[in-house]
Amino acid sequence: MASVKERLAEFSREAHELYLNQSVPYLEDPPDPLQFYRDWIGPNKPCIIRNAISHWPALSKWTPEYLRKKVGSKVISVAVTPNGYADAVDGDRFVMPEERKMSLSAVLDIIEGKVQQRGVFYVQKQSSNLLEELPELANDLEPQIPWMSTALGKSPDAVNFWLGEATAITSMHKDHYENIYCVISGEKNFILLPPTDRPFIPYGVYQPAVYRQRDDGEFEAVDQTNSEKVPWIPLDPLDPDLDRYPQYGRARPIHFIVKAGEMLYLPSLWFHHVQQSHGCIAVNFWYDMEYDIKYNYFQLLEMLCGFPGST
Ligand SMILES: O=C(O)CCC(=O)C(=O)O
Repeated sequence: MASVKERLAEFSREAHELYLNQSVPYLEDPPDPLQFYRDWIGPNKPCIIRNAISHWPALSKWTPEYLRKKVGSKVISVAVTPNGYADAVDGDRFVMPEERKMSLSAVLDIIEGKVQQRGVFYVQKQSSNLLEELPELANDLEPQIPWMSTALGKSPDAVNFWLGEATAITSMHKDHYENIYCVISGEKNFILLPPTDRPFIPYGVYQPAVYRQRDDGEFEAVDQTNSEKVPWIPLDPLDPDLDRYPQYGRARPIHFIVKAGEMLYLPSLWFHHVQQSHGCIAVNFWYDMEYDIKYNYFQLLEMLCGFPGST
């Protein structure tokens, strides 16, 4: 009889054969809510939507000059790391960024090269930072994506603002959100893997730590000794270590770029790794996923893959 491992490989192969695309298709117009639900959210498939946010003033307005004038003095949370990796495995630890409070103008000074600072800076606080920290910008876009809210029957849980250096990287992970990711300026490089590729994606459990910049300018990772260990993916899809994680050789990552004015539908539970052009600005909308049988099956898959702590 085939082993569980062989069955899981078969499971992934079948998903590719039955319904997954080899690239991310484009829709040329904002969709009808019911059709979007039927074609993309229900089947849990990503797509890029064009011409859906062309009416947002943000697209033409959000230059560094405008942002300085409108919200330059606002103090916001910025993730600072020595190497661009916030929330990522480094050796035997899961290291989170130093969260620094800075004015938006100070962040723009660094991004525009007017001020030199050690470390990599990324505005990426994922707790509705657009509405919480920069509400003055909210009028330059819509508070939600109307057809997505209608399709799901709910409003987004969070509206996040992203602005960072080219060296800032979001390590591979997945979320329990239906994610509508809109690029306002610059471009984002995504690597996506479907949830059914989970059998090929390695996980470990790591001691959490947080970066801190010392007085001499060097960064150190300070262990969070009272926090529980964190399950995370140690593999870098830009340079996968196939000697260590040979099973990843069977995964089928999709690499693509989302350009200014485009919107990615990133379905719940899809693994993603993200990079960007220098100074790229994006806004995304996180809609909580339905904890239905899809989620339920994924939990089973995690267990069968020997998810740390699942036994
Ligand atoms: O833009 C990024 O760097 C990361 C985006 C992301 O991980 C998300 O929206 O879930």
